[in-house]
Amino acid sequence: MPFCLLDVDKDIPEREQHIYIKDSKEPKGHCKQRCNTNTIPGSMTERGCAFAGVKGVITGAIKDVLHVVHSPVGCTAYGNGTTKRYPTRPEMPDGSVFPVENFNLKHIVGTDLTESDVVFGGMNKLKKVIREASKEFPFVNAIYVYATCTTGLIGDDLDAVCKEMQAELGKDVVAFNAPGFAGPTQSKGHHVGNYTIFEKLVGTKEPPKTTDYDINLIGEYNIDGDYWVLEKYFEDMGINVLSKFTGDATHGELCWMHKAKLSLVRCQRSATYVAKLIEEKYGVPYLKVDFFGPEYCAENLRAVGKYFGKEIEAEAVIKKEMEKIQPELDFYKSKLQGKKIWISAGGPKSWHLSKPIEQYLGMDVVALSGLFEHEDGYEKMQERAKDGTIIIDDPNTLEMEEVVEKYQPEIVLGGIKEKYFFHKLGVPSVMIHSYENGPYIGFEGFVNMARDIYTAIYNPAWKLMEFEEEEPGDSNE
Ligand code: CFM
Repeated sequence: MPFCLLDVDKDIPEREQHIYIKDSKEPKGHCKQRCNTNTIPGSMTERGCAFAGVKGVITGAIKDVLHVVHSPVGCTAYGNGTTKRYPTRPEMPDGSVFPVENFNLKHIVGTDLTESDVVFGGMNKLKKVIREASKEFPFVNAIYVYATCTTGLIGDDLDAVCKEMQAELGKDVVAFNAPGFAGPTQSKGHHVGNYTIFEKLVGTKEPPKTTDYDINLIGEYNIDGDYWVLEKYFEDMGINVLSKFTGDATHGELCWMHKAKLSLVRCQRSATYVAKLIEEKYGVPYLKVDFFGPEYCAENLRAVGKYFGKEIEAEAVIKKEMEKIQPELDFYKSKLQGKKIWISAGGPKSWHLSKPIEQYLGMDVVALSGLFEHEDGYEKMQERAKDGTIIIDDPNTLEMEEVVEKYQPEIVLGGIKEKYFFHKLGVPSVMIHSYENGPYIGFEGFVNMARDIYTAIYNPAWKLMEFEEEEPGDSNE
């Protein structure tokens, strides 16, 4: 069987089912890797919680709403998204300008719960905070309110508070009920975020104008400007992005997603739910798309072009963009050919990027991992990996160290939590979640990523690292 028990997991043998070594002799889909389940006690996970999934991923990218986190101060501080980079422009769809640029990156409000709130209930405090916040930021177009573990446990009724506040303030006040413990990972928060937005917002407003070429771009969070790259391609093709879900989006855009002609689902883990719901209720079809790497990007622009009868426009964009990047792409391929790489994202980026990195940079993908991916995502990773690649669900810290020793990656694409851990092992690491010098999507984005990989690997600092061998008996204790 191609499952693998790493040496460090002797005491948690259940981990074997989460770790798979690609073997093409196994029939496709035969080995179902265990995933999307609670982390095994004793396994030091790198995962985020359901609250992080809704606020950190789904709603935090919206430019004109205020977030009120109903929690002790820690969830509010960490919910501020200091490691998440989704910039926004102040321009609004009706031509007006939102008063604060990157408002979503600058402000968060919390209820700062203390012991007496936990004992006697925090709903009155939540009302008070929403009123105060609304006075402080009168220009926001909506207020989103979040349950967290503490308020989920004490049973505060956020929906009731939000209903009352919405009537009092005259603007949308929406409760997101995804306390940290609602599911095994942030993936549960994506789910709650999608359903809440669909049930409470979609269909409640009309767009200022529509065209025959309106799309929803769903699951695109504008990480380091990703959305602006794609927007340019669509503009060149004569396609109008009516609503984003949710990068650089406004609250209003979410409310009129039912008016698009087609939905494109970019991140298929975090946002397919809302596309399906909109299709079922409003008949707007959706396409799953992938814009990472030149080939997937070209293929998917063609698919969108075909849908709207804009094949010629799509070809023109592809030709223009490929010509621009080809020389740089050739250079990075010559420098990165054969280098071993481990792609360790939340999930989808690990299967989006493995093929393009092999095909266009000639790199050797030795390991893939995900924090919260589901079965369909691991199937894609397995399909796209070459024999011998190790594929890990929810890797723990000790496993990561063992994988570095055994598979010798020369670079890891990972997150901020792991970056300096890998550095301490002498392995460069580039942030694939929030990027280093992104955007990383589309044609030019792929070159930006290649440049960051190249500069990380070739940084002369690595040659200065020294490790002292520990002598037997050497100890600081
Ligand atoms: Fe989708 Fe994302 Fe990802 Fe994701 Fe994420 Fe992310 Fe990710 Mo970090 S929405 S699932 S919850 S593509 S933040 S922009 S990089 S783990 S693979």
